[in-house]
Amino acid sequence: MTKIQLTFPENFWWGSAWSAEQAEGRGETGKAETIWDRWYQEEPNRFYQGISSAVTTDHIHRFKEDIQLMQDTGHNSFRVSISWARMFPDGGTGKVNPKAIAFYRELFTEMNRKKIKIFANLYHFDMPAALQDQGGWESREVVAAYVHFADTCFKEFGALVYHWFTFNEPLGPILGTYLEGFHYPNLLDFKRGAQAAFFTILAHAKAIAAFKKHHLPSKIGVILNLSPTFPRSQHPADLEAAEIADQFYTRSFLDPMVNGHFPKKLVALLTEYQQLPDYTEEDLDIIQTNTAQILGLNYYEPRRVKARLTAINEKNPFCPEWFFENYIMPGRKMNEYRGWEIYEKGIYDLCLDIKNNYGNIEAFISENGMGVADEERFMDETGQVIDTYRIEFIKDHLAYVWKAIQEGANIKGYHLWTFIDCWSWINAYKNRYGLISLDLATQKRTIKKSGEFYKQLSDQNGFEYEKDLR
Ligand code: BGP
Repeated sequence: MTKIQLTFPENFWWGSAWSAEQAEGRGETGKAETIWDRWYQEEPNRFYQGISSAVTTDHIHRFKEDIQLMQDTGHNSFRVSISWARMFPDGGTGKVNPKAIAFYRELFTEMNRKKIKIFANLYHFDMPAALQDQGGWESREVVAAYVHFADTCFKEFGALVYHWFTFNEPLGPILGTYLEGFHYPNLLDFKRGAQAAFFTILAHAKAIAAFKKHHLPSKIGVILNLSPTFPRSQHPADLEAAEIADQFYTRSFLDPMVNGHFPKKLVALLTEYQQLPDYTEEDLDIIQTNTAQILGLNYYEPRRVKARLTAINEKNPFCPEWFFENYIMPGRKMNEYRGWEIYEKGIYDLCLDIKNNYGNIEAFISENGMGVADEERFMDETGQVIDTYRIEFIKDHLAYVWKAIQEGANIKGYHLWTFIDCWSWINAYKNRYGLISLDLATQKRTIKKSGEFYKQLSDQNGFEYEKDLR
C-alpha cells in the first residue's frame, strides 16, 4: 500500500455544524415554546434518560469560550441555526426580540473576529409550538410567518453571515411528524405529510425570493440529507424498488429545491394513489424561479432496498414502504450505536450525482459524522477521549470526497457533525458526535483526539492516506 498526500482545493471550508435547539439552551433572552419543549412537557419518557433541550450545551452563555475552541480545532467556518422561537418569542410571530438580535449579533461578530465564516441556517426542526398548533408546514400562514422571520434575519444579520440556508434536512420533519413518529405531534398521514413537504419547498423558494431583494454578497441554498440508493441486485424488480425509494427520499426535495421542478415519476405515482398535495400554478412558478444557489450535503448512510417479499396490508395507511423493503446487506459495516451502516464510498457517489444531474452546483459536505455511546470508555488518564475510530471515519470519507473533487465535483468544504457534543433530539446525549467532549454535569469542554487531528487537517489542508481508493 502506498501513502499519498490528499490535498484539498485552496480555501476549502473546514468546520462543523450544529443547531440552535441542540446547543444553545434556553437562556434569558425570551424564547417561544418549541415543539420540542411541548413534547417534553407531554411525554418526557420519549427522550433518552429524560433529558430535555432546556440547557443542552449551554452555548448561549459560553459562546466566547466555544468560538475559541472552534479556532483551536481548526475551524475556518461553522454552521449555526437561528432560532425562530427566540427571534419571535410570541409564538413565532409578532414583534421581533431585540435580545435575540443582540445575542446573534454578538455571536456572529465574535466569529468574524476569529475569522470563522458563518453558515447560517434558518430552520432546523424547531417549529414554534403555537405555529404547529396552526398546522405547522401544512399551513400557508406558517409559510408566511417563516418568510417574515427569514427576511428579518437577512436584514439584521446580512452583513455578518457568509452563506445562508433555508432548511436543514426538510425531509426529516416530514418523516418524523407524518410517518415514523420521531417528531411532535406524531401523526400518521402521508397526504398531510405531502402537503407539509410541498409548503416547505414553497417556503424555501419564497425565502430565496426575499433574499434576492437584499442584494447581499452571500449565497443562499439548502441542506439536504441524501443517501444514495442501492438495489439488492440487478433484477428488474429490485431496480424498480430502488428507483421508487430514490424518488421518495432523494429526488422529492432535491429536484424542486435545486432544479426547480418535481420528479415526474413521483408525481405520477402520487397522482395514481391520490396522495398529491394541493397547489397552485403560481406556487409552481415561484418554486421554479427561486432555486438554491449553493447546496449542503448531509451524508451518513446508504439506502439499500429490495423488491417487497410480502403483500401490502392496505389497512396500513399509504407509505413509501408499499413499494419496497429495506435490504440488510450481508457483511455491511455498521455503527451499531446509531444503527446506521457505514459506507464511505457512498459520499463519492453522492458528489458525482450532484455533479452529473444538478448542474455541478457549488456544494459542500454539510454533515457527516459518527455518534458513539459511552465515550468515557475511551478516556485516557487526563480525561481526553481517544477517538481513533472517529479519525478513521473522517479520513475514510474525506478520501472519497477528494476523489470526487479530482473527477470534477464542485465540493467546496467539509463540515463534521459536530463541534462539541450536543443534544440529539429524542436520543438526547446518548450518542456523542463532537470533536470536543462535554461533561454534562459541569459543562466542561475537553478537546478529543479527533479535535487535535481536525486542527492538523485544516492547517495542512489535507492529510496523508494509506488505504486504496477503489
Ligand atoms: C442529522 C441532523 C442533526 C443531527 C444528526 C445526527 O440528521 O441534521 O440535527 O442530530 O443528524 O443524528 P442524531 O442526532 O439523530 O443521532
